[in-house]
Amino acid sequence: MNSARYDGHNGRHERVDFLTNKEKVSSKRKFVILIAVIVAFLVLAAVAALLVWLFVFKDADSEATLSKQLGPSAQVFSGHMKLVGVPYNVKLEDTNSKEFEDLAVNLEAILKENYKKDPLLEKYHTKSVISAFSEGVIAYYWSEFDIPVEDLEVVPEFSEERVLESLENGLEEQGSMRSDSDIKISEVTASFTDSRMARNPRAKECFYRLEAEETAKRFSSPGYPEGYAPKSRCQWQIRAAEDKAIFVSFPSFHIEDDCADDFVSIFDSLSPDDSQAITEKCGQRPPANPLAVASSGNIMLINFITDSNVQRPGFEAEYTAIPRSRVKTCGGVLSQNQGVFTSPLHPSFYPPAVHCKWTIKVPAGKKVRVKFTMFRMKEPGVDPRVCHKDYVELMGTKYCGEMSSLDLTSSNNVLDVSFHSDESYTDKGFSATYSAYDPENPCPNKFACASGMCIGSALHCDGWNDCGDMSDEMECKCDKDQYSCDNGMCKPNLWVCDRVNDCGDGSDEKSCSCGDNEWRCGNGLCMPQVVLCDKKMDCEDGSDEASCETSPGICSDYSFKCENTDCVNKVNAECDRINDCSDNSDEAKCDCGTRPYKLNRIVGGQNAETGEWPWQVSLHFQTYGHVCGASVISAKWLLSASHCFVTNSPENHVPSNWQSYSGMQDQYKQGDVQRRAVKRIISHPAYNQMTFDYDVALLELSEPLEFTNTIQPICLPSSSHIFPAGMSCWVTGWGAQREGAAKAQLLQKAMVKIINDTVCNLVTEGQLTSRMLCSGFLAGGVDACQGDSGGPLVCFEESGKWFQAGIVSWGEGCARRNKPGVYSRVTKLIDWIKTETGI
Ligand code: 4AZ
Repeated sequence: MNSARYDGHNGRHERVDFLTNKEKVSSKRKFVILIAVIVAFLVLAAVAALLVWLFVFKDADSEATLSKQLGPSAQVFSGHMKLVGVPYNVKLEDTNSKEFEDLAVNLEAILKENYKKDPLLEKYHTKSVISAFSEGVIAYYWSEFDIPVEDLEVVPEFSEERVLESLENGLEEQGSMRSDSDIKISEVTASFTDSRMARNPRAKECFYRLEAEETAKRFSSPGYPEGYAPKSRCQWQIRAAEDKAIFVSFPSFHIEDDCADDFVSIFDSLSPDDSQAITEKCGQRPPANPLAVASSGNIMLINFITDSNVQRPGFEAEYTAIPRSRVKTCGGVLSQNQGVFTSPLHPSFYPPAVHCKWTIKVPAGKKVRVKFTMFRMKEPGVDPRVCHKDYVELMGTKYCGEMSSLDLTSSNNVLDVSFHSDESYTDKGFSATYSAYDPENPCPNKFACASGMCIGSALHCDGWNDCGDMSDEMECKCDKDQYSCDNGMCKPNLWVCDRVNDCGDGSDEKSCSCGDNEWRCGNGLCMPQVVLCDKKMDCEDGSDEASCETSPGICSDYSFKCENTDCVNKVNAECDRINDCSDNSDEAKCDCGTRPYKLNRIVGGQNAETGEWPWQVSLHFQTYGHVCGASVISAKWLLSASHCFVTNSPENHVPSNWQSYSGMQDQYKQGDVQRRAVKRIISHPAYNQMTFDYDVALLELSEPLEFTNTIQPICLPSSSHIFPAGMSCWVTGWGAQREGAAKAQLLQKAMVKIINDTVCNLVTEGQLTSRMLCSGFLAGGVDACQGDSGGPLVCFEESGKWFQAGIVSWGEGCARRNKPGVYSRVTKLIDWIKTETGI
């Protein structure tokens, strides 16, 4: 080993060793080992740290995130208090007045004091606000309790009862201890309240005080009609003179569809107290179904809450003071032979807290028949079998909810009808007609149902429930061409095994099931089980191939064909909100088949509402007015029937002779109707004038349509779409309302059922081709008719969209027994439609 010495700066000696080559190699190895050990240690430490983080801190971290997501909870209660010993001063109505401020501050302090009696309420109480005063003297308040995230488990302990108890205890004490105080509270209410409605009028943000008078005045939501902003929290306090009530209607109402985000909430109070809510609404209302509400007293509170980012126009409201008698007086004696009576203010919402009684008195020896033509008394949380809130009572039975028809008869010549609405939640109410009848002959030349209703004699024992209570189908003797149901009813033999439960007890479909190793096709035929998913169409309706697993390689006539040529073997894969194709083409072009308007759902009657069938088109020919129907399938294309254009008169095929009207409901009203000239008519080249085969035509419009609330395209089905026998679909049009009658002025709608092909081919004596389908009722009574031709037959799918199954084509007469309507089958014509239009 060689060594050398040198003097260090600090005078101390340091040793430097010079290494030999061998020594150098061995030292390098040591160095590498050392580095490797350090690296290994670091890696192990990192892994350990990761594991610790994963198992210890990560959960804690996500809990923290979750807590952040949950956020603190604001529990708000609102209600009113009756003050004793405080003279009413009209200045108290002005939230900017000193009188308001002084009394409010005083009461807010009393509320705070009261919550101190309950440690839980005291701990979380953040503020109480007096929002208004009204005659009485009534003070309206809300109290807020903020519960931080870490204490969220106490939330369930906050109940209306607890808050009320604390306030009532305060009242008792106040009675004994603070008798010298000049404010005394004699009554108090407390209801759980959506914290978004707790507004402080003194903050003046989007808060308005309105005075209703006899002449109507208007107000609107902020930003109307351009659109409201998210996070709006607005409140309108409306008052009227003491002997008046307040009536508010909304000529325009279009806010977000989801009430959880955006809504208008109306109260029969000046506080957003749920026990005095009149209604809460969201969505869009067509002009034919405006929201219109009334108060029971001279105050009303309207809240407008928005949380969604979707911009909608908002609302415009009109408010008026109406005589209190108009909302409070109802009922009376009705002694004519027939007449009409309605719930107060019908068709507007009836006011809360009204009770009426009508006594219908007809001559002795006669009885009374009452028919409710409209009935809607729906309330959140009310079971219509119990009707513990608002109801109509007849002969000891309470009725509430929504009913399509209600026909009743009295047991003698006097019938009492009572109407009751409680303090919260009101609705459109009812409209009823009454008439006297002779119990000896209740239905001259007609059949008398058990309900007292009269129906045509031919409808007795025809297999159809015409009375609504089945009484016309009971105790019938079945003919030889009728099937005897287990429940004693008779149904046409043709209806057996047609997949529709015609008997009501399932007996007509019961013995149609196939053997253990068999598959029952959609048309009721049995096939060996092996035909299922064998990529061959064995059942006539393809049902054996329709529900097979999605398998891109397997394509049958009954598969949905994706744009990338993959196949999806699933029933009605298109526009069902599930991406089945790898290129998502099954969910492309699905902007169709929806109705923007919130519909009235006034049941009974077959007049369509504005916007109910936004794809319906009226085709006018020269000066003849409405001649045929059509449907909107895109902004530029309409779908109709060839037989409207290919006739013996060549003028029918001249586009300039036709005008199309979209968005129409009434043939005499042009409101939001869009008129378009027809640029081109394309009739199916295979249309057969003799057989009506391929009865389909396309109309190209001169100018595209602008889609609106009342004009929307219908979804077209793919060729594999299945509309099974028994499905309820709707046909619409301005066609004749009876065979041979004049065309309708108002758009009509009718629910019809898809009829099994075999049955339909039988009843049409073999005239059905595969381009046709039948829909209606073999019993007759409901059908399309002359003038409906070219119009759509549409069916609502579970996906929430309407699809066009058929085009009104032909039929033997209209609504005849065993002569259902025949429609062009869109699934068989869709390829041609797509090729011609490129849609
Ligand atoms: C027609 O003449 C017509 N019952 C349309 C439909 C039906 C009958 C006739 C079906 O336009």
